[in-house]
Amino acid sequence: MNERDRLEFYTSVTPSVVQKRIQRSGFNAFIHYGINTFAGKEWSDGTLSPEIFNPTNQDTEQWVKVLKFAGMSGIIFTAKHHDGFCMWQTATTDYSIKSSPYKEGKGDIMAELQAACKKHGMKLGVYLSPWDRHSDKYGTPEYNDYYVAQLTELLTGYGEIFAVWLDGACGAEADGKSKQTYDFERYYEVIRKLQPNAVISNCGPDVRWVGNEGGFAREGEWSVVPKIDFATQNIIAGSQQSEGQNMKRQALDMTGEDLGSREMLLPYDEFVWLPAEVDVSVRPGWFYHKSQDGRVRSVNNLTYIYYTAWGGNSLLLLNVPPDVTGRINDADVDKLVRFRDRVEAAFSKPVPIDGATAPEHEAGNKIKNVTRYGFDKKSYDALSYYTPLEEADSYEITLKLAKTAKIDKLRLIENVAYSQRVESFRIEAKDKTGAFGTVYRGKTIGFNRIAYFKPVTTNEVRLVIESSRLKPYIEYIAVYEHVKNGRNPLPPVRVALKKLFAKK
Ligand code: FUL
Repeated sequence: MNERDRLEFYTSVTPSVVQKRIQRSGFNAFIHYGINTFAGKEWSDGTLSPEIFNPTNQDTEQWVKVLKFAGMSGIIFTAKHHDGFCMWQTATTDYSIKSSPYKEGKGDIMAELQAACKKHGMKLGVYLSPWDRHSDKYGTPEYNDYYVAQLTELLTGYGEIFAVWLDGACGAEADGKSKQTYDFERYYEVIRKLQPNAVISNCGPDVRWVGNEGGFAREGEWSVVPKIDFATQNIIAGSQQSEGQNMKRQALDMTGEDLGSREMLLPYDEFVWLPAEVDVSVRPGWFYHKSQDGRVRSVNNLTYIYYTAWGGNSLLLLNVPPDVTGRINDADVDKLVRFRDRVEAAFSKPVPIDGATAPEHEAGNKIKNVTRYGFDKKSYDALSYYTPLEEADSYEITLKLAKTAKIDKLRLIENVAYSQRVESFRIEAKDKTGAFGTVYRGKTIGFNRIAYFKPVTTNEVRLVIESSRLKPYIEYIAVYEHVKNGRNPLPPVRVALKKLFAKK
């Protein structure tokens, strides 16, 4: 295949309906809550007594209110973690909430959460750990039946489920048990049949793990990647292997800085659309530990993760673990509320665009289609976009602002119905003398890019697409004023970001 044929091939790879939907919302919550919470553990081995599960003030509605306020649109809940303890009324095992003192064994956190989500307009998803340290079926073919029975209960008894998160972590051999061969294909089939709108994440065909649990996104993230076994064994090998393992260290074991550039794709001949998801906890642990109340991520760090992950062509799944009372702890609530305030402020002043010039457009797909929006997602129409009539080496789009403003970021979106195309771009701003200077250099755009930079005062901004796979399809461009209490986040100081995705 020549270069042009290859580019046509890459750009023929586009998201499914389910993928488009999750890319549009992009920011969801992870809830790790279960028997571990009450033992102060990250992992337990399936022998903890159900007696210890006894929240004193269980309040799933508080979870939903806090997470919704923080800007998330769905919640993925650990219905069962590696310990095998089930948080719903299951017929598959007694190692569950029904053997606990909570509501005298009549409680069902899935049901309570579903009711709260319904009331507040949040989506509900499930995490059902494939690795199960309690079940004596584990390691035998019967375990797959057991797992499917649990999935079936969760996917039929609790209304609409928007996501099923399949964790790759597995330390069975260290437990002295034989390794389970998971029948992932069967799991996927059951999920598709029972909840056709659910996205299957992590060890699944719809969403790919970014490769670390430290909150780090790639600078250039591609959703079109070679069709290799991202979904299962790689993840299992790269996942947490022991309870005490430092999550940040794992980032160094990542599967590579570049998963989708032209050079990277060249040796392959099959490709899939598989967006990355950054899953990260608001605390050092995935589960609540009182000793970590003082170690909730800073507002700056949460904002940084939001800008670089959600705003970096990745999905963001932020874990917020409820405490032993059954509520999200004040320490986390405080940070989340302040984080949201900061983000809202940051995007509160879109600068009206008074006119734009761009290479001649394809019929109907003019630049005006994409320059009339603010942050308000409701007001933007994904069906209209801009694309130039002709292919060129580079493309310049100049935006005339309605006023001179101090700006510090743009939000850009490609129309991914035409795949992901932009490979590198820069943003320039006009200064007082009329000269344009570069304020930002970026690689990919994809389904979401927050391009942020040091504030500049200007009345004209230029987006230069320096390299694209065939011609670009742009869906959204917005320019934002610098707002003092919504200032851009600083990168974490102690981490050399480049090294995190270094090739092995
Ligand atoms: C890992 C698990 O081992 C952790 O406990 C946590 O659930 C995280 C999201 O995935 O693989």
